[in-house]
Amino acid sequence: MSVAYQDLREFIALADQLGAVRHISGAQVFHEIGGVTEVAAGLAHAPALLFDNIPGYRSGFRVFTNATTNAQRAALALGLDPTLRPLDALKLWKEKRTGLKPIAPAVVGDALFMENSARGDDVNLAVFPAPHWHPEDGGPYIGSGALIVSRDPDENWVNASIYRVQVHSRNRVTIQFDHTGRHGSMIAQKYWSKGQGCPVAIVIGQDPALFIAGFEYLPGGQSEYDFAGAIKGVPIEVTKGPVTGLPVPARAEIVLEGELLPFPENSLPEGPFGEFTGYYAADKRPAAVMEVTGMHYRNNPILFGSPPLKPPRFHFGLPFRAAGIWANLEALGVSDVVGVWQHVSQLMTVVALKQRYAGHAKRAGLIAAANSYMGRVVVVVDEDIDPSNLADVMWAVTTRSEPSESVDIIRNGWSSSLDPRLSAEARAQGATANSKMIIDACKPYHLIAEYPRASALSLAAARVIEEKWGAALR
Ligand SMILES: Cc1cc2nc3c(=O)[nH]c(=O)nc-3n(C[C@H](O)[C@H](O)[C@H](O)COP(=O)(O)O)c2cc1C
Ligand SMILES: [Mn+2]
Repeated sequence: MSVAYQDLREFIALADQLGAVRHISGAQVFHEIGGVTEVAAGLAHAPALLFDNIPGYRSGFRVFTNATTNAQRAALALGLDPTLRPLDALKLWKEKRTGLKPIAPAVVGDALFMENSARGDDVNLAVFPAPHWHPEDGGPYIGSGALIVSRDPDENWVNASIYRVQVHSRNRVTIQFDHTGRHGSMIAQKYWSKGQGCPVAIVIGQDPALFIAGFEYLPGGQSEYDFAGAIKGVPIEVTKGPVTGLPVPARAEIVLEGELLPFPENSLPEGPFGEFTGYYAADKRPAAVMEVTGMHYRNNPILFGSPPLKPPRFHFGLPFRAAGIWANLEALGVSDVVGVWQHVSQLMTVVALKQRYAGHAKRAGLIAAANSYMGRVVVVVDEDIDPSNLADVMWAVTTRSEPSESVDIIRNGWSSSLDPRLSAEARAQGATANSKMIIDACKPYHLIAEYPRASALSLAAARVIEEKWGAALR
């Protein structure tokens, strides 16, 4: 199966055909584009937004946000049927993802991003409408969903993942590499430790499959280009960036090339920046500086933006990391998992399963807790509960769990310095772990047979009714 779009523009056109894109004229880069994006992302259908006629910028220099913020467009980006119910779409993605075979990118001759190109003193980032997304952001961010491309100098593989990029001047930006365990940062360190700058290409306005790949936790050595090619069923077309020689998607909207100067010898104060927790995680802090020596863009470029916003608003309307946890549970032999979902922008994970033995639910809960980045709440529910429906999940918590018996607390779990609950001292010491509550909201295994029967329709029966009578209700 291959995906029905070749690049961001074609994805926008497909979403537009579904009636999912709002065209906005005249919004300002200073807090207005960000504000409209946040309000729209909070609506039930979380529409995608294409901003044009941005005051102070050339007409046609556009900003696109909320690309994949609902389940329909997240499915569309994966090449799945956008009419699927969200949990069915995530299940299909979990299955597809498990069987994916990497497809290496194909080198092509022509790069659309070379329609406009400037080098050296002619580089001027001020032509792009980079938004100030949140009220207290430290500056404009040209990269909020941008792909950072670099090459491992020892092993030669190419990494391409998402990091935020702040604009500081005509030709200088910072890249936020705070998580030292991630590939982007690890590769840069290899150059810096030899006193060299790290060649980098920043891709703004990439194929949505690359946006999804750039967010995945892939093992070192596996290129996100290959993963995105596998999502699409065809290779990502790349050309050599004329400045760095790095492979760059030929159909990208905007490409910045240059060197990320050795850090911490070179730095600029970066941030603050609103985070996906709904808070600012830190004040201004030193970040690595990139000197942009090449700037290329398509005619009428589209600046792709994906600012982190207060939960439940999230970059992806399908919780992709829940698909990873689901696959992990299966890989470890936990049977009868019927669904995994994440709420509150990944901060709460729910596993639904059909219990086969005492301890089954706890086994799943422990694995999910171990794999829940920053999450504080893990809930395990029975198979009749839709894990994607928070009201259903809370019904299970309030009618099947007994707080004095059903809650376990795991200490020192996987979190990060973005956690708003950390003290300044703990953060400074790198003590960023958090505790995680596992709520077993399943019927106690030994009481299943005698548990009061639910009076509501089963999920299957509700579906039959929806199929027959849904139109009359809408
Ligand atoms: C929209 C968006 C913005 C992100 N911004 C950052 C960031 O600024 N810094 C960071 O460390 N991770 C950020 N991430 C998370 C990384 O992209 C993610 O952890 C990725 O797996 C890292 O890949 P890598 O290990 O190949 O570099 C962001 C993710 C998304 C979807
Ligand atoms: Mn990677």
